[in-house]
Amino acid sequence: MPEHNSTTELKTTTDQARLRLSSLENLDDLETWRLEVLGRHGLLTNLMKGIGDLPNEIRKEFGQIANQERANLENAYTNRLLELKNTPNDTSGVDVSLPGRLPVRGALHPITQVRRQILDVFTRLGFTTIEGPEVEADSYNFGKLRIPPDHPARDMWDTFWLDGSHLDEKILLRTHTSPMQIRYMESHPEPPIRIAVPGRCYRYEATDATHEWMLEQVELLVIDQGITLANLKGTLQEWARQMFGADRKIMMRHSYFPFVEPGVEVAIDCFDCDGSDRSCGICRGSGWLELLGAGMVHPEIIAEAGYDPDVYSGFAAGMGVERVAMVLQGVTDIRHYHDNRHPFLSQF
Ligand code: FA5
Repeated sequence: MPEHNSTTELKTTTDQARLRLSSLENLDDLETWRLEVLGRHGLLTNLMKGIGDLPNEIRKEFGQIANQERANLENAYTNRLLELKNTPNDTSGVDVSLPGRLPVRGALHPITQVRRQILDVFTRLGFTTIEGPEVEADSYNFGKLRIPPDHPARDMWDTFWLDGSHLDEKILLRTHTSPMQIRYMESHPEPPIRIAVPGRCYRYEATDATHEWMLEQVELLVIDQGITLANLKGTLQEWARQMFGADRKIMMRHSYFPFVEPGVEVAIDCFDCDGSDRSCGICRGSGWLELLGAGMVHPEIIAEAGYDPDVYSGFAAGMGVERVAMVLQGVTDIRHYHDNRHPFLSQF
């Protein structure tokens, strides 16, 4: 049976609609197409409206073809919709040869980097790293280090006291890492001891370019037979050489700490002025920046730990990590390290 005109018209119309569909480039045009072709007042609906006027013998066939064509166009519409949604609307301004945008990467805090550098050197020199509590008992921070309650040395180490009313003794934020000397000796019945103790310390004091209220220290403790001041000096000199290079000047001079005898402090030549600038925030014209306190462990402390002071001797040291970092990184104000500003931190 020859095809009726209406059927031919139907096929031509749907073919054209399919052709237009494939040439559509954006979702707006696709929506317009959907309304024009598949919508309630669209092409297909209009063609179906005339079905009642068709002769009986072709009405059924026309209906079947029309339904089939609608289903095909609906499928084609869904496919085109998915295609357009997955393609950027406008690719004309995109340079696909440009390198991708790098994600922002974090980094270790400059103080963490320097603490690790310090500990790496001491690890190579045979020290074991251990840590201790930041909240300390009065007796460990002071008393057992030969600093009784009325001792003037307490003025050097004012701190933040915590509510310990439920405890037998006062508790505080430790002012130095030296309490770990005592804790370690108490828990180790026999030398040899060779430990490095990193950790945060707190001091209730005014801040300036070289003083913060929160600081990091690395404590050293060595106890063995025959340890002398020469071992202390040699260890610190080798550490300084590995940290700062052979060209930096290191000075060791006498100092006082109740838990060592004799006591020393170690300073490094000022990196910000030649020592003649009285307004220099680093050295105030002295030419030196203090890095650490140290000394030979007091024989009373060795005896208190249960070791025989006639057999064993040792040295201890406590260095400021921020001070070392300032020298290595050329930072002229210690307060930059912990005020958490990204432009400063992102330099490292
Ligand atoms: C002590 O803290 C002693 N415990 C060190 C010690 C250990 C001596 C073992 C003998 C034997 P001092 O208060 O000087 O000492 O501090 C040691 C180092 O910590 C200083 O040389 C300095 O580098 C650093 N430091 C001290 N106070 C501050 C501060 N407010 N801000 C930044 N760094 C500081």
